[in-house]
Amino acid sequence: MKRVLLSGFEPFGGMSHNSSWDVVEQTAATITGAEVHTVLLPVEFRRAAELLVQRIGEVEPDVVIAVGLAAGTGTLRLERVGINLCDARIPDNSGAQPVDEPIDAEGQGALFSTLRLKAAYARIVEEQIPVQLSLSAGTFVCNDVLYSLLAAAAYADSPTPAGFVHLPDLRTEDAPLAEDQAVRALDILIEESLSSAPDAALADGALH
Ligand code: PCA
Repeated sequence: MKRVLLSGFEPFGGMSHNSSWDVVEQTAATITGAEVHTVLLPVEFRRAAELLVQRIGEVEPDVVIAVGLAAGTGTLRLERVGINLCDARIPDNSGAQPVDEPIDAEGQGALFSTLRLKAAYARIVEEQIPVQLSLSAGTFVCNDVLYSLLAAAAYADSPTPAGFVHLPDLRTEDAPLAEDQAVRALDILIEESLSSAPDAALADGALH
C-alpha cells in the first residue's frame, strides 16, 4: 500500500485550535486507499520544517502534503509555490519574528509544488467544495515549511511529490466549508498525487 505523510499545525496567534490538525487527523482516520502517517508541527520557523523533513526520512512516503490554517479566507487553497523568504508580521510560537530573511541563502528564489494540483482542483470543483489555486502561501511559517519541504523532496534520491494546502478556519459559525468537505478534498488531492501521470493541462492560471 502507498504511504502518505500529512502534517498539520499547532494553534498560533492567540487561537485555541488549528483546523489543519483537525482535518489531518480526520483524514488519517477515514482514508482507506493508502497508509497515512501524520505529524503535528509547532508553529516555529525552521523547527517545523526540520521536524517534517525528519519525519519524511522515517516514513519514506510516496506523497507528502502539509496542511495549514489561513484564518479569514473563504476557500481551500492549493498552494502552487513556496518562496525563499521569511517575513513574519507576528512572532511565531517561540517568539521569533524574522523580517525579510531568506530561508536558504544559497537556495533558489522559489520552488513549485509537485502535487497534481490542477487534476485535483478540477475534481474538487466538481464536488462543489470551495477551492482555489493559490500563488502565495504567505511569508510566515507555512511558506517556510512549503519551501523547505519542496527543497528536501526535490533533492532526495527519488523525488517525492510534495506540496501544501491552506484551509479556512472550519470551527467558526460562518465557516465556508464543513470539515468533511475539507477531508474529501484532501482525499482527492492524495489520490491524484499518487498517480504518476503528468498533471492535467487545464487553463486555470490567474489573470492578475
Ligand atoms: N498557518 C500559518 C502557520 C501555521 C498555520 O496553520 C501560516 O499560514 O503560515
